[in-house]
Amino acid sequence: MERVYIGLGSNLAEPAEQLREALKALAQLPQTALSGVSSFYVSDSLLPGQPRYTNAVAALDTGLAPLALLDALQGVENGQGRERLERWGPRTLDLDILLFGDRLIDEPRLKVPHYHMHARAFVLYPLAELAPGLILADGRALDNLLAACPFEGLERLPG
Ligand code: A4P
Ligand code: MG
Repeated sequence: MERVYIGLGSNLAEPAEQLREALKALAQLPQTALSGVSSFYVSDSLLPGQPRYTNAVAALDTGLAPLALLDALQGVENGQGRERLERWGPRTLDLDILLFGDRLIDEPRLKVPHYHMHARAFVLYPLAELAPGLILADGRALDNLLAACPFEGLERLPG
């Protein structure tokens, strides 16, 4: 089993409900246990003119290979009505593999660590709830990334 961190995001069709549905689906993936869930956080879209996003991070322990997990996550996205109309368009559900054990993956379909996670508050702060003091597979320290990434603009939802 390897520890994997998944970034969840939604900005359409009741985002918090989309995240709760996605977590149920993650808990049911084969060879996989859902081992932790962060708080939910709301923030403005990085792209102007889109609804605000709700984001969270989940910890999984999985025996699936990386591409098999990616396939499964894309199945969950599609099952929740994700339509890929435009890159970075609004979406009912986005599931990103942030970290996969201590692997560095550079394949056409899968880059790990996820390319933008190092500078995104809506990824780093929920990840820190689950894995304080984490050192990423590429050697970067989560604490240093947090120090360079202001919490400002994130709203942590209660409960
Ligand atoms: N792919 C490569 N590496 C990975 C990985 N580590 N995890 C490939 C998942 N997928 C990975 O993804 C496109 C392709 O990336 C996949 O087919 C897979 O083979 P996608 O989810 O279809 O495309 P996308 O999400 O539109 O693109 P991208 O680059 O993932 O967008 P982002 O970076 O997720 O940006 N603002 C706030 N506040 N919160 C957000 O969550 N998200 C975005 C979207 C913009 N602004 C946001 C947020
Ligand atoms: Mg994505």
